[in-house]
Amino acid sequence: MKRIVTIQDISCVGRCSLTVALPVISALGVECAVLPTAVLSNHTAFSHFTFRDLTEDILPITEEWVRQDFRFDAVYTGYLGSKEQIALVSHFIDTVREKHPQTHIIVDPAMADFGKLYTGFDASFAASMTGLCQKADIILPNLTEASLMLGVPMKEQYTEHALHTILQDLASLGCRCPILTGVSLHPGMLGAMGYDSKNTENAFFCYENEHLPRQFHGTGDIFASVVTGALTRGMTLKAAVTLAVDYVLACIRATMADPDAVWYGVNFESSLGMLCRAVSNV
Ligand code: PXL
Repeated sequence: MKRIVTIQDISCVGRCSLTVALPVISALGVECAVLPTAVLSNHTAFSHFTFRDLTEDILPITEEWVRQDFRFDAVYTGYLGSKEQIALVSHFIDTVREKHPQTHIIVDPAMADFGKLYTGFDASFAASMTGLCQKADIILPNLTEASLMLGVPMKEQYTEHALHTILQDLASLGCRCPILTGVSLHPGMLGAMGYDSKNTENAFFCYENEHLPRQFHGTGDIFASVVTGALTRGMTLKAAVTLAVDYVLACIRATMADPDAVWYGVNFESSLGMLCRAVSNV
């Protein structure tokens, strides 16, 4: 069985970061080790939260794993709480790559959405996160994060050409394959567009599905977890992105259909079977 390690916080209530990465990656039939960076009572979109910083544990865990020679097919990072944590995660990636150069590095620069940085982050944090993205094979920013990384203003609407330019500019920062989430090329449709800078024939790909008229927290984490798990399980990049778009749509649909739905995250649980089925023949 393939094994990945994901590095992000555990928000005890909130259906984001580790509480979605673990079930999603497990459903895709991939072992998911964790390096938790912080324990929060709930994610930071709530007006109050507690935050226990686990920065001090990152280096000892890294060193212990080197001693025991644990191997990972992929390292997947999500929300990180500070620039210091980004530096430690960057060191972790260097350490893993030194021993096992084939390990895939997937960075979700989870720091902003809906045009705004998350609570507690500033421009210098965004610059550090951009530095981490340079070490990745794949990055999965939304349009807010991509704009921050490139220092360009966000727009109401993007043409296909404008999206291609953003993807090429992200790749020129140093990562092989950026995947932009939350893109819309056709009215009523929403999806993701990727660019594989090493693929000279079919470098760009895009997949859209129905655009439901609601936005929810945690969908970026779900998207990145599906792409990471599906790719590690052996799907192509395009198939992994297609599955992630369809799964996030199913989660939003289930949330909208539930009269008891909470505001802080989507119902990803009801559709986990879709992920199991998608990899049953891989
Ligand atoms: O969904 C991204 C995320 C992850 N972890 C924490 C967050 C957020 C978004 O707000 O606050 C702690």
